[in-house]
Amino acid sequence: MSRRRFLAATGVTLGAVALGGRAVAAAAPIADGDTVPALVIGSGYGGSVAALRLAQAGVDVTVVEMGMSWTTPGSDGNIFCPVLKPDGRSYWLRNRTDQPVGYFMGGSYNRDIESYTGVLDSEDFGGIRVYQGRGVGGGSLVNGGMAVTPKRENFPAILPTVNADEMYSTYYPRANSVLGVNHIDEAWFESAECYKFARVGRKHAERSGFGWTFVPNVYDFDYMKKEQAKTATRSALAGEVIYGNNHGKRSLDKTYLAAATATGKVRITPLHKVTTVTPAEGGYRVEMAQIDTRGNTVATKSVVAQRVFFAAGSVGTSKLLVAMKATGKLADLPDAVGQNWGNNGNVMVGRANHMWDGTGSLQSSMPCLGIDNWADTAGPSFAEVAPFPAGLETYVSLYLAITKNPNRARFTFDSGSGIVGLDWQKSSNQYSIDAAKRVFDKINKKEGTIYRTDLFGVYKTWGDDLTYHPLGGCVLDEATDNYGRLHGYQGLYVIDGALIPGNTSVNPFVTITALAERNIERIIADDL
Ligand code: FAE
Repeated sequence: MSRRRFLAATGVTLGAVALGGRAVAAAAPIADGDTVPALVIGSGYGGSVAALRLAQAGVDVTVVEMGMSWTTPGSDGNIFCPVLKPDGRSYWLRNRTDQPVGYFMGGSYNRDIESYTGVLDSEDFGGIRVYQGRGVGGGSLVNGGMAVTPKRENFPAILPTVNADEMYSTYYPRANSVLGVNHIDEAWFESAECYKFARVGRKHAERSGFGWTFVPNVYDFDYMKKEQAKTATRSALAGEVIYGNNHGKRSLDKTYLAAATATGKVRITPLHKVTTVTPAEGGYRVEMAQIDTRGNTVATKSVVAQRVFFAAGSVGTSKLLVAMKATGKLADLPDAVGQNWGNNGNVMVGRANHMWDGTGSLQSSMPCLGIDNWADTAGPSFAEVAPFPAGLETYVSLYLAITKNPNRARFTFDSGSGIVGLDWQKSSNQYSIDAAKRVFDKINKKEGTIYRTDLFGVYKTWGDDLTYHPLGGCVLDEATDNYGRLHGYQGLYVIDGALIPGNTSVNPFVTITALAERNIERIIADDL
């Protein structure tokens, strides 16, 4: 049986583990004047779920993605560029890298690069830099793969209008299965050289009385074992992550999107950026710019879609809808569009360990452990023990904390420039710093250590001006109904992280995927 028929027959119930292939962009891209039954804007988690499930329901799906299809190796033989020697493939249309942890020992280690439609975007809104994946697979191409289902007791605060029993019995398991989530071999962890940094992080947490937990991942831990044993080409152990993994990671192009394209009913058109959506005879007119790898528009296309699924990510979806409302193209959208955006309480920090607490020169770029202080009502946080894969011993313990930061922002349209901004203030993240200090001040005191002040700037302790986890902007049951149908426009749906009001208590992609699974099931049952 061919792989395509195998996948179609199983309906991917076997989950991603069984999948070896990659989703590729369809040979025939979308053409000007096309009429399509379903158009999905963006190919991240929400878009991938929509594409697969609609196709399985018999609908022909067109996915439009502004980033590239990451299938062709560069001159070095690899698809993605090395982390320590980034080139144009690293960033979305920038002349210089903008590393999240961009400084070390008193200087910036950002470097000039050729401007190219690279895989990681750092979008600067003044008060915050929002990191996002660009390409077929969206954020799954660049993220740390941490696949965390929130604790059941925290769910009502995350999505108050969603039935938690259904999510935990049906949609979280479904999402985890297709995403190919796997767990680390705990015995192996105890001795693996590449997780020394995590064991040190755990030891310090334990010594200060904090709880911790292993964190599942979509990176194939069996592959990683082979990397450690030097029997497989290194990817996580070569520091690859934010500019893409050449091996080992079950990104969406290998799971949901591979299954979607295998149905024969999904075509994915990369390097096309949707610019407008307006009502039209037979549905909605969707206009888009076809771009080249320098970002220049080489063609514009206009198609009519019966249904449009906004899956451009929290920022991409919110920007499009806010602009459509402000310019009168979708004037009846509710005022809730563009509101209630949060950064999942992200803040980063590093600690300087003593010489006897080295974190190792070989570090897996895939985090596998988190410090759980969410029960601390005075400042809840869940801090991933993050790698700092510099290729040499740095004695740095690095953390990405997710806090319960209650501050929210909104997207605003500037009619002069036509640009959509985000009014998040840097001071809005003081809450996250204070919550993180409740953990790391205590650990520093216990260990007799200090914060690093050289990682996020010169004499700057906190990485408080960036987020990897944009959430909200078109919130469920506010801007949409309780299943993502946009108020005011039949046939328009939001199906990505824009639906989630600002916080998931843990890393967000499993929740985004599970919510998309829940919503698309209802939409297929009731609307098609
Ligand atoms: P997303 O995956 O961002 O997909 C949106 C897609 O739409 C992108 O491919 C865009 O290029 C495309 N797009 C945008 N605008 C347009 C347009 N106008 N026309 C056509 N296409 C468009 O959205 N989360 C975790 O749970 N665990 C982690 O370990 C983790 N680590 C992360 C590390 C990094 C460096 C980053 C950046 C993120 C990380 N995240 C992690 C966050 C996670 O990747 C993110 O929440 C999801 O990718 C969001 O999924 P969406 O479907 O909302």
